Amino acid sequence: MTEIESKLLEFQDRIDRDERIEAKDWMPEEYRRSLIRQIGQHAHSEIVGMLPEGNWITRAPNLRRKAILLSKVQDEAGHGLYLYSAAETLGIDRDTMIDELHSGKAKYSSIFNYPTISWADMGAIGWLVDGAAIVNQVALCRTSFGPYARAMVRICKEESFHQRQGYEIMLDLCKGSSDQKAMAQDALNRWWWPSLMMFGPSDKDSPNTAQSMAWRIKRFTNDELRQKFVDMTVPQAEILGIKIPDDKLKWNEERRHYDFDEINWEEFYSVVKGNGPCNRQRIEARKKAHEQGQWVRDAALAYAEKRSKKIA
Ligand code: FAQ
Repeated sequence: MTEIESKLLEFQDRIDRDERIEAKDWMPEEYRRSLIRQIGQHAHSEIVGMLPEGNWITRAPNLRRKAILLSKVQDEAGHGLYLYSAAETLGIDRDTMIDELHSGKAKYSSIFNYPTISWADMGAIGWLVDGAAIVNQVALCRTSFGPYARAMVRICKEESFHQRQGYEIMLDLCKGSSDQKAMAQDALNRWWWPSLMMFGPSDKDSPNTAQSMAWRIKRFTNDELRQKFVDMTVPQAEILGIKIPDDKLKWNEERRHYDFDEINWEEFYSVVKGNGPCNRQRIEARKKAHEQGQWVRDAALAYAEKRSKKIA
């Protein structure tokens, strides 16, 4: 057996024993690359994900809602930073990751390429988008790479608050006037299918799942998590008294799960390729924010240099 073969075996053995892999441990290059890809995409999603909701901070209906939305959007920035830091432990720097986002080389979640056209969208995003994110991320708290798993623990606590604030907005709208309830229904109609797409392609079309499961980066497949989300969310919609836009949605007693209609994969791939309703606008907004923040990075660097000279 060659040295590399024995290292690979030892690595897989550690994974199978459910040991955490830490940044300085030996790891296969493919494992490192796959984590950089996934954590990078995840970090970008948090940062781009600030935009659709940030759009409503100035238009929140009252001070309480504004304060909550503001802190939620700030939380997402924090999540992005924990995740960029976790990815940096794997040997990539943040500037490179950000360049890859801006050039279109790195992906971010398809969900953030849809427009937010009414206040009810703030409810639907918290309820469905953060709800889907939690289902995916609770599993990631046990991912095999230590820095990623630890970042996820804190992120999940905050996502749980985000999900509840969204559901509370939906509850209030559904208990309100018929116009308000119609707004909630319209938001559910627009956000339901894109939320299901967040879990990624179906297992048979997911190129990364098998290896990521073997390395315990992923603990569940895309379809397993999607099903969990549907099963959890249908009763919540019933409490709200609004209808999930899927005529095929039905409890299957034999499977003990809800059956649901086929996802429009054409739409999914088109959005992932950059042709969704807001892809261009999102990347332009991120580039502009990055350029306008240059003076902050310059000032922070100049300050750090000054301090290090003082210490020396
Ligand atoms: N959008 O082989 P798979 C949030 C790509 S955070 C765009 O199945 P994998 C919080 C995938 O990268 C939301 N691209 O890939 C929040 C791959 O491309 P590549 C983000 C997608 O990695 C709430 C290709 O398709 N969460 O919402 C999508 O095994 C509210 C083939 O797919 C995470 O990133 C998609 N939906 O599974 C913030 C969680 N799905 O790289 C603000 C961590 C797939 O080979 C407001 N990530 N692709 O060229 C994961 O769990 C996984 O990466 C999956 C995809 C499940 C997303």
